[in-house]
Amino acid sequence: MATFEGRFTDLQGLRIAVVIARFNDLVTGKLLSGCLDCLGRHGVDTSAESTQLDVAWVPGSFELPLVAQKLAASGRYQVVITLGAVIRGDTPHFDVVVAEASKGIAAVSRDTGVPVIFGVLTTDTMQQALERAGIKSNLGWSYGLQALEMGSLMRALPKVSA
Ligand code: INI
Repeated sequence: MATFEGRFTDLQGLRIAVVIARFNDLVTGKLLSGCLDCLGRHGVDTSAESTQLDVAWVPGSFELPLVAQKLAASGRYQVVITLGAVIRGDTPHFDVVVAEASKGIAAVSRDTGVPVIFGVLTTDTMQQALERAGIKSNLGWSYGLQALEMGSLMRALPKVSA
């Protein structure tokens, strides 16, 4: 019997891409800080010169899947993290953006075989979003942890034979 697990140490060689939405950047910037803090504390090089980590900014969460797809398909990264914050307003726009972002991100993962972490907060208010982005806890930290687990797990799984 084989047991496959992700790991949180000895992560040399693991390459990670983060795609982050500028919309609600008060929130997404905090998610990014938490995420980078987690990655750095687990030994990932998060410096400006890093060859282990790249960050791509997009206008809003609606655009996350397209750029995640391009980065995942590049073959350069073992895991992609998406960060966004969709906050409910008075119109159905929220539902459209959330649906496209969530379905799109799931599709990228399935289509490319590269895990894509769904780091998109969906909340009713800015207060709720900020509480999850640093005021109480910072879910960016959890997304970083989940990326390490999934990225290292994918490397540990058997290769598809021809
Ligand atoms: N994008 C977000 O990331 N969060 C939001 O709350 C949001 N709202 O509410 O409109 C939002 N809209 C922008 C959207 O993601 C696209 O960038 C835009 O429609 C251009 O395609």
